[in-house]
Amino acid sequence: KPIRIIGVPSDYGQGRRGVDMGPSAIRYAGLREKLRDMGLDVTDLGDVPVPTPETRHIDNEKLKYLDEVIAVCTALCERVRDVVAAGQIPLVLGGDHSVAIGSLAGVAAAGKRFGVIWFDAHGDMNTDETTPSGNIHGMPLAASLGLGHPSLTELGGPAPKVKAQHVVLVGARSVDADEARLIRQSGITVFTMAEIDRLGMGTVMEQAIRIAGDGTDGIHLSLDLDALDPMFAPGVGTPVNGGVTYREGHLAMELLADSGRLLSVDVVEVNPILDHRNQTGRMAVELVESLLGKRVM
Ligand code: DIR
Ligand code: MN
Ligand code: MN
Ligand code: MN
Repeated sequence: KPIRIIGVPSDYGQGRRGVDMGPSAIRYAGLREKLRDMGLDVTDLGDVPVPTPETRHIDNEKLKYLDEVIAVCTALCERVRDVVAAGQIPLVLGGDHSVAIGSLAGVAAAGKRFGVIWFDAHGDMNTDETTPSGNIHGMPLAASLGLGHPSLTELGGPAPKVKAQHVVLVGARSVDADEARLIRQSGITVFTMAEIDRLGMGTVMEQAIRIAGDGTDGIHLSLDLDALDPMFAPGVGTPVNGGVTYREGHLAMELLADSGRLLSVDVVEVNPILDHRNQTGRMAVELVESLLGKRVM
């Protein structure tokens, strides 16, 4: 399927500047050229418009920059919807992870019944009632499942965008106490780092692909670069030790490619200000290459 790149230079979902430069960092690492070298049909559709944070202020400490997040996600939702409806794969470049509220809403608006594999060190399952930070990037998975503030859960269409039985969280190792309770109640499947260690990434991804893929039109991958160990992806806002290794990351992407079930992708939380010579941007591009079918031979 043809690939359509959509940049979302927004950092409204979290506390630090820098992830707004994520799309540039990933493009600078050669994303489009490398995918074209693989023989793929790739077009960059440019960026969704995002207002400058210095011109804005926080209204609600439990939902910081809510209006701005809604505006950005609504614009992204429409672009993703059109790309998916055209039978193409949207490759969304964040930005912080709040943008996934828009991309999942867009896939749903295109009429797809889809599963989600959420690669993340965190749960992203907070609501405005459980959040310790007020940062919306800690809430997008909850919002997509219909949990939290209606302006997020009903963005671009009715809630929920995805059913818990088709959602898998992979790589978790930093979850807030109330968030953990919500995750357990929700009924999603979680493979923490402990499960990856015990079962191996191969088995974890086989199961994840089955859960997200069986009985759906396809799988949305939401890839937070902080799922990777900071050794391989230091340029993220909230690094957590003990993450997915370089090889586990590539294996996971290769297995997803082999499944043939990929519908749409987010690549988020790359922060070039905190990075070492764009190591994390380059890691993101490498993982996307594996995800879209690059092989040694
Ligand atoms: C924390 C950190 N759970 C929060 N979250 C994320 O603020 O809700 N960091 N997603 O990347
Ligand atoms: Mn305001
Ligand atoms: Mn995340
Ligand atoms: Mn994260």
